[in-house]
Amino acid sequence: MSPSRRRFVQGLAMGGMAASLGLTSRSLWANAEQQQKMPTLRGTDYDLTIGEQVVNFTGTPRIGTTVNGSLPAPILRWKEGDTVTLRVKNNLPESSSIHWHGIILPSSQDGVPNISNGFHGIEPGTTHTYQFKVAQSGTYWYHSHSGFQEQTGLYGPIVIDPMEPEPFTYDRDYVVMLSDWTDEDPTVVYAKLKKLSHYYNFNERTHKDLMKDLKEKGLARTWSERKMWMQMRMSQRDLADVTGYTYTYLMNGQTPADGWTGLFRKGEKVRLRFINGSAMSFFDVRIPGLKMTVVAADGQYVQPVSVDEFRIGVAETYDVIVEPDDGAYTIFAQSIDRSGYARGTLTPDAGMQAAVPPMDPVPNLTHTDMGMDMSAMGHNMHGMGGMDMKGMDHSKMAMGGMDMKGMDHSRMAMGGMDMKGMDHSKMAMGGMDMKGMDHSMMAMSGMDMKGMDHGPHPMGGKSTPVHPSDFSSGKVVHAPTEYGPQVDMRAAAPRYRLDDPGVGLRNNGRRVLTYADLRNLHGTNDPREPDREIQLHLTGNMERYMWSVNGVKFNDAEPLRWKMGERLRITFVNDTMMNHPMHLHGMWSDLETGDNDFIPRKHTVIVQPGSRISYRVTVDAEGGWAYHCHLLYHMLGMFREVQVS
Ligand SMILES: [Cu+2]
Repeated sequence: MSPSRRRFVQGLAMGGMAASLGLTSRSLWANAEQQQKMPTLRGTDYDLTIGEQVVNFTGTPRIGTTVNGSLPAPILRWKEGDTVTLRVKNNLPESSSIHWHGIILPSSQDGVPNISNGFHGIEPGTTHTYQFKVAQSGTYWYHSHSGFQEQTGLYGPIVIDPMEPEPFTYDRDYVVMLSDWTDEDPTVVYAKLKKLSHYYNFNERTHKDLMKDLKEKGLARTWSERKMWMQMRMSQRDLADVTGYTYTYLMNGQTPADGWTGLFRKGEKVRLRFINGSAMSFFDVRIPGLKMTVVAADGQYVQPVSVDEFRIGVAETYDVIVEPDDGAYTIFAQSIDRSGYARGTLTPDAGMQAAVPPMDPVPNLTHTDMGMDMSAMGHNMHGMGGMDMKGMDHSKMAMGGMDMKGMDHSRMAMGGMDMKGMDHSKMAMGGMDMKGMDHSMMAMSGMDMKGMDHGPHPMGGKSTPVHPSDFSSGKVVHAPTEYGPQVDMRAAAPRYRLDDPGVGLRNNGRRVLTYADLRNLHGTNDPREPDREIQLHLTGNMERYMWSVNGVKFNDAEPLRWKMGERLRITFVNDTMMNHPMHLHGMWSDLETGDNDFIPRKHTVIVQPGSRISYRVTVDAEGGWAYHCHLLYHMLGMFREVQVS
C-alpha cells in the first residue's frame, strides 16, 4: 500500500457514512474540508440512533458504535433555558444508554442503567426519550454508560450557548474532541489487562536505561534505587494501562496521519473547546507558538489564565482562546505516557500545515507520585538506599506512649519501604491521641519525618480545632478495608498538590496549567462551610488489575447515602500510582484550591498519584447517582452509587 493510499484509508473515519453519501474517494478528497467538520445538530428536538458501522482508522476495517452514522457522535448544540427532548433509538444487539456528562438534571434523565431513577438501559430495538431543562451553559459531552460502548465510539460533544453574553469575545468556535480508538474488542483489552496489567506498557525501563543510570549515578545509587522499586513491586512507568501499542489517538475523529483542520482568518480570535472523550487516555495539550488563554473548565467560566500547555484528564473539558498570527499551528495532544498523540492544525489555508513537534521523553514516576515525598524529607531516596536501618534503635520510636512496635520495621529496612508491610492501621493516624508525641524523636538517623506529611496537624502537638474551611488540615485514615490482597499500596504521605502539573510536566520550561490556577470567574457559588467530611481512598492492586474505593469494589459496596441540603467535603486520597479522573454525577464538585472566594466548579477531578485533593458538594439533587473513576477499565471496581434523600 502506498503511503498516500494508506493515509487516505486511515483518514477515512466514517467509511459507512461516506458510502451512504454516495461519495467516491476522489470527491472525498475534494471535500476534505467538509469531512473535517463534525456533524452538528441544533434545536430542542433530537432523534438519535445508536448503531454499528464499519469504520477504518488503521487500514483495517472494524465495527464502531455510531450515533446517526457518525463517530464521534454529532455535536449537540443546545441553548441554556431550553427544554430539550432527545429520542434515542438503540439499533445495537445489546442494551445501550446515553449519559449527559456534566449536565445538571433530574436523576431519572442521567442515563446510568440501574442507578438513575427508573432507568434500566435502552433495550435493543427500542427508543428511550430523555427530556430535561438545560440549566447551564458551556462545553460538555455525552457517552454511553453501558458495557464498553464508549471505547467503540459512543461519545459526542455538547455545546450549550448561554442566555447571558459571554465574558470574552472570539470570532471562531471549534470543538476539539480527543479520544482513543483500538482495533481490538474492548473485552479483549480488558481480559489482557486482567491477565497481565502491564500488557500494553512498553515503557518499562530498559537495559539501556540501566547503563545510562550506572554511568550517571554510579553503582551504589543505581542499585539502591532499582532495588527499592523492585521491592515495592512497582514500576516507575505505570503511566497508562492502555497505550499507543493498541490505541490510535483521535482529534475530532481524525487520526494523526490525517489530522483535523480548523481554519481561521488572520487576526481572528479562535475559541477551542477541548473535550477528552477517551476511554483511558490523558493528554498533554499545547499549540507550539501560541499561548492559550483558559477561560472555562468543565463548562464553567474561570478567570482567564494564559498557559503554554495543559493536561486534560479523561472526561474533563477546557475552553481556551488563541490568537494565531498568519501561519499554521499544530494542535498537539500527546498521551501522558508519550506512546502517541492526537494532532490537528489551525491554519489560514487548508493546504498549509505546521511541523509536528517530537514527543517529550517518557517521564518516570517519582516518590511524590507514590505519596512519599522524599525531597520534603530533607534528602532523597538515594541516600536511604545506603542507610543501615537495621542499626537503628527502634525503641526510640516509642514516642509518647505510642506503640510503634506494631509497625513492621523489618519491612522498612533499606530503600525497600515495602508499602505492603508498612501497616498503617497500627499507626492509627485517625483516632489516636498524638499530643504527647515528640517530633524531634522522629528524626530517624537524619531522616526528617516532617516530610512524611500526614497533613500539617495530625502529628503536631497542637490541639487547635480544625477550621472547616481549612481543607488541608484533615487527617489521613486508611480504613481497615484497605488491608488485604485487593490493595497493594497505601500512600504514606499523600499531599495536596494543587500546583503540581503532574508527572511528565514538571519543570519542562513551559507554563503548564495546574488546578491552583483555576479561579471561578463569578465567585464561589455556595460559600457555606462543609457540614461533614467524607474521605474516599482510591485503591487497587495493579498486579491483579483490581480497582476499588477504600479497598472495596463496587459490587461489594453499600451506596453512599447523602442528605438533601447538606454541604459535604469529599477528600480523595490516591493510594495508587496512577491518575484517576473522578466524576460525580448530578451535583457540582466545588474544588478547594485554597481561595475560598473563587472556588471553581468541576464535574471531573484528577486525583494525582499519591496525592489528596478536596472538594465541596452541595447535595441538591435527589435520587441515585453514579460516582466513579472515568477510566473505562477502572470503572467496574472504582465506582460508588450515591443515594440522595
Ligand atoms: Cu460519566
